[in-house]
Amino acid sequence: MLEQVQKGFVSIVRTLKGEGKITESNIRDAMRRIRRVLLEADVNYKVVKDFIQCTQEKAIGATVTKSLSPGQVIVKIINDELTDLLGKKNYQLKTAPVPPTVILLVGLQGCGKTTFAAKLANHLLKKNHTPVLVSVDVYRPAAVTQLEILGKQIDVPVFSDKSKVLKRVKESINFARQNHRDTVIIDTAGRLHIDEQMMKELLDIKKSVKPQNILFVADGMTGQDAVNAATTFNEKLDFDGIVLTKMDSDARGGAALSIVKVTGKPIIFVGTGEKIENVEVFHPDRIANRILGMGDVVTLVEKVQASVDAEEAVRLESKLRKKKFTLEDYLSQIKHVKKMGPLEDVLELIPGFAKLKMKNITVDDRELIRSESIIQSMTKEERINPLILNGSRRRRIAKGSGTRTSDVNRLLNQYWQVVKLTRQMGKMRISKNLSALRMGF
Ligand SMILES: Nc1nc2c(ncn2[C@@H]2O[C@H](COP(=O)(O)OP(=O)(O)O)[C@@H](O)[C@H]2O)c(=O)[nH]1
Ligand SMILES: [Mg+2]
Repeated sequence: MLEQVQKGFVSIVRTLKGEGKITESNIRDAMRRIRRVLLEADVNYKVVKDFIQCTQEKAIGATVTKSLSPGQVIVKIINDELTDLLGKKNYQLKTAPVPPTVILLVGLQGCGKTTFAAKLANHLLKKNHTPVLVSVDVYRPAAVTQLEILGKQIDVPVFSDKSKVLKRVKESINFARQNHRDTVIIDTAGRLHIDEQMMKELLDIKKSVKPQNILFVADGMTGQDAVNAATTFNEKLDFDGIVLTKMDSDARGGAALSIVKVTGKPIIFVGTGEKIENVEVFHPDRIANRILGMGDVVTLVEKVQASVDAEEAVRLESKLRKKKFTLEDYLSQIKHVKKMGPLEDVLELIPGFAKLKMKNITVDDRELIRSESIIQSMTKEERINPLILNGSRRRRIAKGSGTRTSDVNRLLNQYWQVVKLTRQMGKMRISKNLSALRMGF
């Protein structure tokens, strides 16, 4: 996400941190480079102008304290301004005093509303909510089917009847009430371009059911077009927040870095892929950190927490202490790490990784898959007692898993290193959440 902007900023930050003394001319030079990065990312020119002006004034006026280098102070100012540009703080969805809470999704056709409806339902499920999905795209029967398929995948009911838009919405709310479901997510019909009829339909829904949240879904790849559409939707509907989709693609970041300033509304979620789990709550401060290459440790920890079953972690930790950590357990760790998503994405969140990436050091998800299939080709006895793995057994395993003996050797070395590492840590408490991550790598 936002790779191009990140590359530009990381290099500017590196220069600033490297300067022993910061002069006005250093700052002006950095600002010129920032302007170029933002404009190349298709950020609204007025937003860029204000950003540069504000940051430059603060940077030149900054008093430098002894404990920080001048470069760090300037980087901090840029970080604060970027956070401000992205919306200051994370915004929470509003809930209805009496359930169900209604969330209305609006936006142009193809921006990702239906996909996001399912992502949001799944996100709410994980937070112990009980959503219902409903599609009021009465024009294309395929749209309803699309939502039904997604609903089935996550086991969320999709309300459907054949009635007209307003009646269907009301019935879905009744359905939620009767079935004690606490949230109704309404997926609407988009159009290729903004048209009066669509706006009227959305406005009618707004008036009739008074949703607690109207979310404008925007295709992050479309840059300033998304920002322009947002402006019109906002004028007509006065929505509550924004969802930016397709931020996994080579979206240049222009939409993300302009839309909040232009509309005055917060970004609440970002879509980062086609799969249901590819969605992130938007935290402006963390994204700003990420853009500046300072990593996003909090998101990383949350990802680990979400994918590691706490009880399982405690069980493994105790096995490690008792020196009973087998290859079987190692396999289950690999599976956990895989659940967190592509390794590239996970590592992206680690401070310093942006720099590695600039040196073209990459990680390979195939390594995890290979490790998994190697362990799966072992017998139970071998997994529990890896010491018996002699040359001929290793050759058999390599054959069975379609790898080379050297791959099997490497995996076993990694396993022994994990065992050794954790023994060295001795009585040190392994953080419940991070132990899995450590073992997986
Ligand atoms: N790469 C990527 N594709 C997405 C994302 N969200 C949606 N899509 C794709 O965008 C296309 C349109 O999505 P859809 O939900 O049908 O849009 P709608 O017309 O607004 O309902 C589909 O092919 C989705 O798979 C995302 O976050 N990342
Ligand atoms: Mg749709």
